[in-house]
Amino acid sequence: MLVSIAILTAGTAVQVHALEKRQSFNQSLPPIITLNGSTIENPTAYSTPFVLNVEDMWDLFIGPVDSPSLTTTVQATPVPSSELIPPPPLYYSPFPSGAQYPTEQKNESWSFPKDFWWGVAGAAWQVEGAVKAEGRGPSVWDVLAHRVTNFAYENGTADISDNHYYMYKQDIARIAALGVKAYSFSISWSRIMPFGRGPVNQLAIDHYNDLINTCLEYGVIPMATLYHWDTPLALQDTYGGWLSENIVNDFVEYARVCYAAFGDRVDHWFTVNEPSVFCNQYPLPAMYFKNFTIPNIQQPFYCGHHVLLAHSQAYHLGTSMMSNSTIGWKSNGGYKVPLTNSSEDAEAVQRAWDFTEGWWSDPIYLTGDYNDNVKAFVSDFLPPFSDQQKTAILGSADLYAHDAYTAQFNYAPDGGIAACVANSSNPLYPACANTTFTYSPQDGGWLIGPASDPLASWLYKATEWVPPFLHYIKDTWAKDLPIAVSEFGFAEPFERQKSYLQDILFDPIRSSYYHDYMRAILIALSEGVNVVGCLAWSFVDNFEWASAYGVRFGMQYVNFSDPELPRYYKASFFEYKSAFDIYQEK
Ligand code: PNW
Repeated sequence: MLVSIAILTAGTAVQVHALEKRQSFNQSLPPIITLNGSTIENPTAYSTPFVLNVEDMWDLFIGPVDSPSLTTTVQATPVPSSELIPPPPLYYSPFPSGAQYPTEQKNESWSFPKDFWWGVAGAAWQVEGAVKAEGRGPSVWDVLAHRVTNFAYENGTADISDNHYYMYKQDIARIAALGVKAYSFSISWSRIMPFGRGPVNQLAIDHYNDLINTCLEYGVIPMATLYHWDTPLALQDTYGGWLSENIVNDFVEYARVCYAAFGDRVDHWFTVNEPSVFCNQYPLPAMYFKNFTIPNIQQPFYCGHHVLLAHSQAYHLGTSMMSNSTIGWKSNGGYKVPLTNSSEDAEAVQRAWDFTEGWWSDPIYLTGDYNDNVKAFVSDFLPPFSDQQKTAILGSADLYAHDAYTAQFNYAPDGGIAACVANSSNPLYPACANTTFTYSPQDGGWLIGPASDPLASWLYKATEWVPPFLHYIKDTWAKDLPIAVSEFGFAEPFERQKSYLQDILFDPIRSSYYHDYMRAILIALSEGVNVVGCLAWSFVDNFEWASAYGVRFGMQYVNFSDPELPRYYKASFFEYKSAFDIYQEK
């Protein structure tokens, strides 16, 4: 007992001594925090006195990052004509292009309208690289890739990725050389505002200005997405990112800055990309971000709520600031087919729509508020929307933009839907719809279509479902509004394992995906669905989120082992292009 008192006394003495020393050393340092003159006992009451600049945030929260070998903007060089020769045909009849391929006749009742915009898409964090360049602040994804072991495949990072930040001129020249009409990119919020709010980074404005001007120079329509999952880290750690209503004003202010800077040349805007993916990213891994105590299962729905408020306000602000704009958001999800003809499976399909597309589409296109199934869950913890909020949400999109990659079967959970809805510990709760990609045993048990890469286990080539999918979107939500397929694409299985260049460039399943997808859109158009454009994902291989460089979605191969990151067209890019060569009205 005596011994321990002696130690305590000695310890206190040391502390006092250090305090005196520090105070005499620099009077301007903040005072040591005390509560009523004594030390604080509750550890969570301590807070840091220091202020961080952007560089400090990288050092403290991310650590060292890799730099590309090219760190100045690369000028475009003309694409040699030898690179523009299409590959030989696959086993199916290709789109007819004259005497060379007499096997398939052009269907004269099909066409893409003259102003149909066909294009390619990418997203800032997946393609830009140069993560620390010119004042960019970190995003949550920089933490996930750098700090959370095995979060991304082989612990890959997007530090360099395609170095599109410096290579965009060449990238735009390469897509223009194939006649691509539109390039859909996302703007990095933490480049424009390194902390998500507050100071605006002029170097980032200059960058996107030049990217947009380069598109226009090449006759490519620029289309901008404001938010593609890269939440500024400072906002996540200040108030929990999309978990907090604070994000609404910050997002709208960021949108205002972008509209003001780029709205004179960009007419096509998407506010947010795929909320059903990024909201379901919550809860973020514990102990890498500031902790906010919202029950895990509720977190996606807080996020979704703030998405609706942020999107709708950003929509109305955009329409007031820009006269020629088309503003929407990007929905996602596969077409949902009942596994059997039972009424329970039909109900499961409806619940799957309600908790994916319908979570946002019902409020935005139908009622201003959640559908009954979502409402039954969220009304226990989310505040109801005010009449004013509902009015702002309803009608806050000029088109229905859907990332329509695939299709799936839905069926009732084991034990039935009612039992699941009553049991919050059921892993399928609250949607309570099960998903599979194989037909039922009675229907032969086959896959719904050829599988993509095992690291994209949600994606199958199920293009025959695209016409009914587009009809469903029209009948359910879009009604008279135009529809765009704002992303679609395919990960050729095991492409990362190939090493022979010509083998990598010959991507037969992806090619047939684009071929059949284009036919499907032509069919839907001929049946009266007003599809106004489509954007293939993606113009280059890139950082595929948790699958990092393990999965390849590019219609161009990028040799990531070569510091110059050369690009090469794959066969599928020619397949995609040929649909428009033949079927687009001139
Ligand atoms: C989209 N799903 O993500 C994203 O917008 C892109 O950033 C991404 O690279 C691309 O598709 C390919 O994955 C999705 O599970 C991720 O249905 C998952 C799903 C759909 C789209």
